Amino acid sequence: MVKDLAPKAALPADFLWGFATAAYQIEGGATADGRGPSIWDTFCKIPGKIADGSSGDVACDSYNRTAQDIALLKQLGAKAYRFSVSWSRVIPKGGRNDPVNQAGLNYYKKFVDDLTDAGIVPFVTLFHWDLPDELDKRYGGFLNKDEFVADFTNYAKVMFEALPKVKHWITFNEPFCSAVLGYNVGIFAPGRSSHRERNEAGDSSTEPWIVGHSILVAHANAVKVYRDDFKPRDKGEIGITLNGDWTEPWDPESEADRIACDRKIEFAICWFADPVYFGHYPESMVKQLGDRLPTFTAAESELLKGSNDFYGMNHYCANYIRNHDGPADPNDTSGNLDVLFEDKFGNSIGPVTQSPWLRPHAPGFRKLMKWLSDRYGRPKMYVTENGTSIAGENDLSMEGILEDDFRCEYFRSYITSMAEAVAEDGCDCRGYMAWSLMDNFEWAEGYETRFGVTYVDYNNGQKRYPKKSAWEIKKTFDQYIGKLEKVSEVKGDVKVNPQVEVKELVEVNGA
Ligand code: PNW
Repeated sequence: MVKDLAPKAALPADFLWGFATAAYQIEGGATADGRGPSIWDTFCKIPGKIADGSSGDVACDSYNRTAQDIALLKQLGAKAYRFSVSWSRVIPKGGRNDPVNQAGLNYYKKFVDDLTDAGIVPFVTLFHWDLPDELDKRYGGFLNKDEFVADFTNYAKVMFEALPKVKHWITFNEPFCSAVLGYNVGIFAPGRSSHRERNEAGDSSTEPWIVGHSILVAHANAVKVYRDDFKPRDKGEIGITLNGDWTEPWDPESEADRIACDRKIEFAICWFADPVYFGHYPESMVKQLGDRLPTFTAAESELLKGSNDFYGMNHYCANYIRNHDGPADPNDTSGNLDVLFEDKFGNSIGPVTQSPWLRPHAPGFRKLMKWLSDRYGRPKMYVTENGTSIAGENDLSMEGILEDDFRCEYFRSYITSMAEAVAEDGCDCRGYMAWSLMDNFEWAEGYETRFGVTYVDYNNGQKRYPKKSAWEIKKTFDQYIGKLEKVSEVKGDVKVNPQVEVKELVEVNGA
């Protein structure tokens, strides 16, 4: 019998892998040592906003358990750790003329020292959704571009100055979510939209685009400061992290659905990535949104173009896409199309999880990585998030939670898909961080949805217990890393895929 060989999946020997978290989701210590509130502290206090009425006040108590977290990372074999800085811990009121909180800054300095002493490479996100509340109150946060850009750039500078050991900086995490979930749907802080049954104020048709624009300009300015003043000293790199899912046509025979698939990715990802690589928004967005989409000044466009040293890719799932005929709804943010879980024939894109938006579909990871690699000229990439929740996981006993076979299968298939993109398609992916190191505060879903490879027992002192999937990740990487010759930097025409040499054919579906 002929064995069913998977496509070649392999990764270079120096591939970095580990886990990701975010400050508000794990730290707790909400008022410790002078931390000021963020928009999420304020949002969580509004009844009905968080599924279980919870907040990040205590979360995983990582503020007081850094040694435990580092020991856990070591135990799981992680080479890298992505975490974010709570802006309002470092500058409680957030602004460029507001005082820096030395105790908050020291916390991150010590954490980076301890991590690097343990041999773990830090990836630091400056902004993972927790805007200092004062800046939202003072001038509307992202809605005031000039103020926001100046304050973010100052904050970034404070962090670059304080943490010279950090060699991998991420400016913003998933600006799409800040803009769309915060200002169009209104289910994330600060909770603005046109839906008056849900939000008191906001305009879903205009504000998301203004928010996205401010974030892009802030990213470009922070990158300039890093490159001008810190990169020569620290020799690090800086980029933005964007979320985006793969798309398949609802009707594979329909040209309109196939075009809509690309348009969906343009609205979700290229909204941010095109300005960062090309200095302008995608044509499809300009066409649909008209003058609701802000324009870049010539100087902003210049600053943005080429402002990524690497592409930070957050990726979770895929959808079927059905084109809409006729004009788009003014509140539409997807590109005038339906985002579906089933195709024309009733085939499901993937199994149900605990997250209403997430259906795993591993082949999409490879396809999207290739799609992005082609569009942006084979950029260096890091996967900065990838993971899944499990339907009903929180209702299981601890023993049941620890046997997370569904998550094991997710990681095995997704990591394999990525390793195929690298070995077969020549994508230049250098690292991968699973979401998440441990169960944590899952935003509007509270603690009911668990994304961790480590179970956190919130009722018994936030104790951590690795789930089966934590070991599955290591096993999977051990299988692929070192099987690929180091992909050398491509000079000249970067669009040409390099000839990567696979040392050994890896059988995945064997037996
Ligand atoms: C990401 N969606 O969020 C975030 O970066 C993490 O903080 C979060 O915990 C993780 O993914 C899991 O949700 C997303 O609705 C939240 O499409 C929602 C969506 C996508 C990403």
